[in-house]
Amino acid sequence: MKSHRAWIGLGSNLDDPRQHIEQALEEIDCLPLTCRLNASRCYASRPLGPQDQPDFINAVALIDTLLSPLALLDQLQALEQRHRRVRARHWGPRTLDLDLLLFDDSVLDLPRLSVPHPELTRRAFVVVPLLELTPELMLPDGRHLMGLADTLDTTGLAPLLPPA
Ligand code: ROI
Repeated sequence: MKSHRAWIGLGSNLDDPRQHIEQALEEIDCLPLTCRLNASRCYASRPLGPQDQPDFINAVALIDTLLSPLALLDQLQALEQRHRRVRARHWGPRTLDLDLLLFDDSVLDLPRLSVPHPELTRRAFVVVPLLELTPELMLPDGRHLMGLADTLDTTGLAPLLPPA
């Protein structure tokens, strides 16, 4: 069976967000047929969308997996549920958000899943940790991610020190 490389974006801004992210990184490593190859540092970021919510913690993980994109999505959504994710309002606060950002060089446009993640290149809190992990990263359309980073507003985005 062929293994795949996939990049997962993590975000949290409720109930000790850093703890949710650190725990989710460990849980991602334990998903079936999957191992985590690397993870970015955690970043504090100002909320995109409604401003009357706490700052987010964001990170990106790189995994190696034998799962298909949809099987991986199922696993990520189950993991979100275990963190009691509630979708109270659109673009509102959340305990854990897991986004499948990239899956090999795949381009997918399915009812449940679009890859690359449609907002990927517009979000500094995704692009910056992605580049920390994979500076040479090229998108399926052949664009270098590094070239896009300069256009993004990184105000309020700051790496956190590793946990003690
Ligand atoms: N804003 C930031 N900074 N980080 C996120 O992960 C994030 N996720 C979201 C919305 C509410 C759009 N804003 C965010 O889903």
